[in-house]
Amino acid sequence: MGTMDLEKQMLGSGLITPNLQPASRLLKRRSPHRMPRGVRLALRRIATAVFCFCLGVIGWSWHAIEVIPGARDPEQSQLLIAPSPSLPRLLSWGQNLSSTDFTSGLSPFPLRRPLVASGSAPVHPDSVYNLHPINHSAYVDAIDEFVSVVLPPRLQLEYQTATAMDGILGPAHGWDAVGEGRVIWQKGKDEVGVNGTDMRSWSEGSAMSEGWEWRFLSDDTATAWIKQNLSGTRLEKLWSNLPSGILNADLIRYLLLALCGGIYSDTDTLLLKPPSRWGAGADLWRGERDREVDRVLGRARAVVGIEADVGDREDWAEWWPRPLQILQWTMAMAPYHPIALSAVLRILHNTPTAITFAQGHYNNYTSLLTQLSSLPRSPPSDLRIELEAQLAHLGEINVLSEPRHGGPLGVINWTGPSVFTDAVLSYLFARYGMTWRDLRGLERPLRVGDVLVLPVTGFSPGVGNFRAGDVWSSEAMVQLHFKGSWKT
Ligand SMILES: *[C@@H]1O[C@H](CO)[C@@H](O)[C@H](O)[C@H]1NC(C)=O
Ligand SMILES: *[C@@H]1O[C@H](CO)[C@@H](O)[C@H](O)[C@H]1NC(C)=O
Ligand SMILES: *[C@@H]1O[C@H](CO)[C@@H](O)[C@H](O)[C@H]1NC(C)=O
Ligand SMILES: *[C@@H]1O[C@H](CO)[C@@H](O)[C@H](O)[C@H]1NC(C)=O
Ligand SMILES: *[C@@H]1O[C@H](CO)[C@@H](O)[C@H](O)[C@H]1NC(C)=O
Ligand SMILES: CC(=O)N[C@H]1CO[C@H](CO)[C@@H](O)[C@@H]1O
Repeated sequence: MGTMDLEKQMLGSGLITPNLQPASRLLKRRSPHRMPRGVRLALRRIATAVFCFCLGVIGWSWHAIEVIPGARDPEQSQLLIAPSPSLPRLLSWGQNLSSTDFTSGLSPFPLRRPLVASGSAPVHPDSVYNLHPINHSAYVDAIDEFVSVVLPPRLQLEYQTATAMDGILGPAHGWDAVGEGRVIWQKGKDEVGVNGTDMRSWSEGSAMSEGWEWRFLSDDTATAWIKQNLSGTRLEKLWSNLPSGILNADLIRYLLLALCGGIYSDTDTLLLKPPSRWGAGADLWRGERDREVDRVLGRARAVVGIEADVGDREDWAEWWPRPLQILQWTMAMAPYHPIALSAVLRILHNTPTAITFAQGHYNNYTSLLTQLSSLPRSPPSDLRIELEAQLAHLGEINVLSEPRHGGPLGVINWTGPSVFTDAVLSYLFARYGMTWRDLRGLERPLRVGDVLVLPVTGFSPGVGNFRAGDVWSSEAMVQLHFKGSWKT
């Protein structure tokens, strides 16, 4: 069934009016006890405020829910949440996709065990990381397979060259290799803000005097970049079919680092110290303090920062997806680093979960609509009221909802920090045998093989949590302003 048919059914069932207004309008007109306009406006403002707050928290910007006082049942002036006109678009997402569009030819990727078996059991911190594949040879095989199945031939060649160089020279070509790789990437919806303080700290700041080049991508130029570099691949298909710009914003940062390398940073971050200072004087994992790391190991090929380090908090799972979490608003990598490739591979494997959910959800929703369309509209029967309530409930859930609200994955698990954290930690484990526990309580930069890990203060100073230092700390490199531009 197409979106058009769905709209017709919604019309038939009286849930929307012909000009696609939400059910609310129709139902409100019928309600005998309309509240005074002032009260309605006030309620609407409160609802909007609460909703905007929730938007900020979960980063939803695409999906409007209207709260209508006393809409359905005149006797009890209860709140009814009605689907907004934008719902059909999200509801029918995934109807023309198949799971194999994204995973065919790739070895299965075991999903993480379910987090919580029974309601009140505490989440075991080790169980939340998906570290597959856990030995180095299997890890390299999975990345090689990803490259040969997913990337176009020209990029496969670049990958092989980059890998061979790494094998021969060790990590000689660092994340900050002089030359083509020295690019700072930023991605915004459009050019608004490019002359603001935050972005100018990157485009005009100390990085420029160190020979970095600044490149900004808007929605349009990002799509052009995908078309030029990944035309005809499943990654182009993924790019043009993701149901929210938030997911695209996550995907493009991993792709830019995977194929081009350099620094990626969100547009609401402030560069505090030039890149040459990042990780300076790092400790060596399992080595003596203050050894000359670069002389021993060569330049690092990846720089990542810790976002959350929950210590002994038992309720961490309510707040952070991982007890030790790696942030993805700022990171740096040499081209074709396995961490960035693994993040993209993980998104390909997560997407079928969303597709399967979306198709089931769509079937459930439309079969309710079909039942409703066969029931008389007035007077509303008990059955009709019951089915409308079920429909309203289903209308609140979509493919982007978090599991605890009835959705499949949530943005954070689909493309966000969970994915990047797992990509980093699986690499550190497979290649160096390091686990998340080894990174707890980090206060200075640490070199783990070719990866430089910055303490919370590095990319997240002044957050007032996890013993993060202030923005003027010598270890503070980049500051995030939490403006939410990552949503675009
Ligand atoms: C699938 O449907 C979406 C709208 O839901 C549309 O944007 C996209 O182009 C369609 N893809 C194909 C391959 O038809
Ligand atoms: C590595 O792991 C794979 C499965 O992920 C397994 O088949 C293989 O035997 C392991 N290799 C070693 C050397 O342990
Ligand atoms: C930013 O500044 C440059 C140079 O002053 C100007 O050409 C450009 O139009 C400005 N862009 C925006 C979006 O304000
Ligand atoms: C659809 O309805 C069935 C039966 O109630 C339920 O088991 C399933 O989880 C629903 N699917 C989705 C995606 O909501
Ligand atoms: C991530 O997925 C797990 C397991 O399904 C779920 O419990 C958790 O709530 C999800 N996190 C978010 C932030 O969506
Ligand atoms: C890695 C790669 O090939 N990048 C190319 C992607 O497309 C842009 C043009 O949009 C080229 O400039 C890049 O070299």
